[in-house]
Amino acid sequence: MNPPERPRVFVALRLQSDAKARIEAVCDVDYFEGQGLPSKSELIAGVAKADGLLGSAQLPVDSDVLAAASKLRVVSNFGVGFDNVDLDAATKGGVLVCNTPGVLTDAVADLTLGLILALARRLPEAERFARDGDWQRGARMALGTDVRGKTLGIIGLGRIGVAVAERAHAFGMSITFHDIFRQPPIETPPCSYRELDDLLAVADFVSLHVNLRPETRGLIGARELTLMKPTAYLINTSRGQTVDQAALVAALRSGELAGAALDVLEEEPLPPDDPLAALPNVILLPHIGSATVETRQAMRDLAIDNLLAALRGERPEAVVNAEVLS
Ligand code: 8YV
Repeated sequence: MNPPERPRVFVALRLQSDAKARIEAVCDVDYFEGQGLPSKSELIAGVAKADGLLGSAQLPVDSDVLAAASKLRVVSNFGVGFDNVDLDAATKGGVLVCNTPGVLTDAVADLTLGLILALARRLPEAERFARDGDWQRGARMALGTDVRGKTLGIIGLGRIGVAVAERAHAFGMSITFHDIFRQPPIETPPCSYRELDDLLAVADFVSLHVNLRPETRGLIGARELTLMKPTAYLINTSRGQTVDQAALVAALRSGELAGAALDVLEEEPLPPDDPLAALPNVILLPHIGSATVETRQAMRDLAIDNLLAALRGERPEAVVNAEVLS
């Protein structure tokens, strides 16, 4: 069947005018005009007649949404993650799912190193003393720790994991990793493979860089946190659901773990009464891993390239379920 002349697209995120113009040049476009993400019913209404959907990687596209979108041919995610989409339902329905890998690797890796350094040098605490005019207490606050000579355990050595390893190597850290897809030691930068439990036992910093899948949901739970050194830190810039947050709170309270830095949470935004917000040994960020001007622009361009290629009936540059094409 020939693709329609002017496909219809539902755009569920804010776009600058040049990006809108690119899509409008070849498609009829409906924009979600509300605040934040569309609700499920708003999304269902938006995609009902759409051939393509452009939305954030936090927008749930479940089987109900897909079932309501009988003409839909592509879900183009603004983000590398695609756990927001029911991939099986999309594939069964012949809907391509696209993402934006690669273009945000450096931004997320930079943030991860920033968090490792911020934890090691107690930056949020020191900043508060300086800002509050408590200079003398700041000068006497507990000392930080060097990262040189410390062990970084990377869970998930994909693009972002490798970019974190490169940076950590430059800071003099030794790197060990766990990955279900690759095991041979990596030479540049040097990274040795370990089973998950061994990694947790030796690492001074543990950083998560896995996709959210059934196997990685709750990957770090109470048992795993017990295996970590009491002086160790956990960094998560992947997906909040990879960590059992209640178990993490308990471990941070009891001193089983020295601290954590979380850019992602089980529930985003963090509920106002969440105990995490009251813990002094936690750095919390509002999911800003990819939030730089250059990276967000590259993500946007790639997400639109993917969308338009799929609507032309071509293979998009980054497609998650390529089996739909065959
Ligand atoms: C978000 C992300 O996409 O790429 C991902 O998977 O989680 C982030 O980059 C970003 O917050 C835009 O929605």
